[in-house]
Amino acid sequence: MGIRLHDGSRIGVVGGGPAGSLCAYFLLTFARRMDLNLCLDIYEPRDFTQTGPDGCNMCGGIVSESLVQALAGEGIGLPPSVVQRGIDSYVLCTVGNRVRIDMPSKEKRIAAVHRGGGPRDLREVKWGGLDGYLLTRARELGAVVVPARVSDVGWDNGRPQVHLQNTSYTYDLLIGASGVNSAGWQLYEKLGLRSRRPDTTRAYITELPMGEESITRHFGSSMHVFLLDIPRLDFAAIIPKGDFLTVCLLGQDIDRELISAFFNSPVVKNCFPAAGNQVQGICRCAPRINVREATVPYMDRVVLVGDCGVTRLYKDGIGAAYRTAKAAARTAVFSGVSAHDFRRHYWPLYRSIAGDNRFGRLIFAIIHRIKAIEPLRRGVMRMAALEQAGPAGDRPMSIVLWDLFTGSAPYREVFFLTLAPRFVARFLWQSARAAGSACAGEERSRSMHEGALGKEYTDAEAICRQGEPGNVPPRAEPERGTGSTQEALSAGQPLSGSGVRVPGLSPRLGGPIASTPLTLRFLPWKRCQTEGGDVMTRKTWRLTVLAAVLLGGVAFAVSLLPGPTAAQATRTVYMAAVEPKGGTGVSQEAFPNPSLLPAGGGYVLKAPDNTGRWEVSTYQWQPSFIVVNQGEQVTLEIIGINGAEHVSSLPPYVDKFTVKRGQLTKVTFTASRAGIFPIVCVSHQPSMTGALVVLPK
Ligand SMILES: Cc1cc2nc3c(=O)[nH]c(=O)nc-3n(C[C@H](O)[C@H](O)[C@H](O)COP(=O)(O)OP(=O)(O)OC[C@H]3O[C@@H](n4cnc5c(N)ncnc54)[C@H](O)[C@@H]3O)c2cc1C
Ligand SMILES: [Cu+2]
Repeated sequence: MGIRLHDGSRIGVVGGGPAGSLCAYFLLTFARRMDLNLCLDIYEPRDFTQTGPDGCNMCGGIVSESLVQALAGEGIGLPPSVVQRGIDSYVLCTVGNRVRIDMPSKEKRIAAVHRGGGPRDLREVKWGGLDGYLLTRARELGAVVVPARVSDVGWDNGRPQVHLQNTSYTYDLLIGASGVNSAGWQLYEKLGLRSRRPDTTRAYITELPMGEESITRHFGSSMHVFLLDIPRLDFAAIIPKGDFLTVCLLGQDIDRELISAFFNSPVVKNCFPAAGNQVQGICRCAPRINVREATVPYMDRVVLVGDCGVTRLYKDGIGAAYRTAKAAARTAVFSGVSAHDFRRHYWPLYRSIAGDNRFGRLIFAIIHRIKAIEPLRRGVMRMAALEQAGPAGDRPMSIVLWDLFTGSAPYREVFFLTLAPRFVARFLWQSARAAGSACAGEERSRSMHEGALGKEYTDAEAICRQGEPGNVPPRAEPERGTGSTQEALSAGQPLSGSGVRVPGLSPRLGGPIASTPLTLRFLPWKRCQTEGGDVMTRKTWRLTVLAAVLLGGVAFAVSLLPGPTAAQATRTVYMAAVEPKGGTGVSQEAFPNPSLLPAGGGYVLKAPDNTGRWEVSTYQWQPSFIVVNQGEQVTLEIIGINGAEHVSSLPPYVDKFTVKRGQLTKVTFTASRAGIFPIVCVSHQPSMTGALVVLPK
């Protein structure tokens, strides 16, 4: 028989990190929809306003693209008081070479935050932490935060019980959200949960006090990611924040030796100004990270969410906390709190995250091989650099790297992307060229303000967000130092008329995209060697050829397998390219001034003919807003009705497609990335711009 929550049910949440706070938030939100009154306690011993480790849940502090979007959709927009920097690009650094990879849609959708009150000995507190903010949101909905660590539990007539000093509290449902950095797991074992604990490994984080101005100058809004051949190091990143740089090392049991190998690498040293090489981390920690899920995350009236159950391998752990928290809350409120309910409604999501991590492990193993083989490593850099320098759209390596480093797409998808024969062929070609010639280095100048989340708008993107100010004339961007865009927006200043506001990306930037000059720097092969690159040996050549053959073989084998699309939901949307028209005579209405309409071919004003009749028309997509779910395979079937031809694109999904009058054009892609993407006819701008809305999973 099912066990249901009812009016007055009591819920205890062990841990007020992202998983605990978000689970509380969703439980209370869903309960309201069902007219249920729940009493919910969150046990959290940390005070997230404290600086240093006492107030911090130790992490790199990157809130992924998909999570920023998803939270916004839930009504949890991240405020400027929490977001220290909007990240718009990655700089991939390796021996003798750097390449900057811009966000495909030119948006700053990734937020860099601190989890607690900031690093140890912080003199001036300018930002609040993410965890404190999320906990406040749960509190606003009625959660009671108990500032205590749960150290003992038991059962009371079939209901879980929390023991605190001399008192015990009985609950109808206990949420385990204690992460992997405490002894929390023994509580669930004591309750009788039979499961393998999550496997963990030690990571490393340090905060370097560089000062906002210096960080902006040397790191900008780019997260720096390192492809270094250091054994046991899976992932290394330097994340620019407000006044600090967060250095984050992930891998197998990061120890002193590995940390010093990283900081002494010339590649890392080159990222800093000469004086910056001496900057000492003022706050260091070695938290544990979940690398393999707990096998069973539920029993009757108990469910585990976030890190103490499953997380995404090395990436977007907070995003996984969000997804598990929401799925568990949905199950509890709408289905029930028995083991059977959780198996039916929570387990599929849990298993899909765990299953995806298997692809993640495979990808990191491949990256280890690539890092160790010089020509392949340079092939990656070369292919990405050339893509970034070339026309937008066709950038498979950039997309793979972006999705991998940002956690924007599942590992499984990234894996299959890399096995596309076209990708493998290009990669091998660039590796072969890199092996025999110079290595490419690349740097791009920046075009956006460093500290804001948001997007640079092209003209004609629509304005849409419930409750927000509508169209107004364009506004100049505030100058740095005279007030940020966030301040301007939060002070109620309206947005540019030519911009879009997308849920959750507040605050955003208005105005057209600044033209971005590109400087491509090709470093001579000799220099690559003197900067620490290995000289090609016969052994390296052999390894390269072997790896190439292996990759080619795997690609071929996988191309014979049914792809990831086999179990995918599909959606077909029927569209048309149309040109609504209106006209009248000059005797009724004077002919308007054509120069008042923007150029670009989207608006057509026909001068009065010899009868005095004039006409106006505009080219449009119909429908112009398409809504799909993330992960769906989408087909747009577009019939051309008006206009001979529409040369169009849907970045980053489709580089180019053409719609011709009387013909049906089918455009198929997998909506792997959540967000709002423009459907642009380049011949009829600005009006023939639609929007593809991909709802986050
Ligand atoms: C080095 C490193 C870098 C990372 N970088 C990123 C990143 O950049 N982006 C990202 O998305 N993820 C990152 N992660 C992963 C991310 O930190 C976790 O996935 C995320 O914090 C999980 O949230 P959680 O709420 O499950 O656990 P936690 O954040 O660990 O929160 C658990 C909470 O439970 C409390 N608690 C524990 N035991 C008890 C108890 N007995 N009683 C009461 N309370 C208790 C703790 O005080 C804590 O507040 C990183 C992790 C590491 C180790
Ligand atoms: Cu057109």
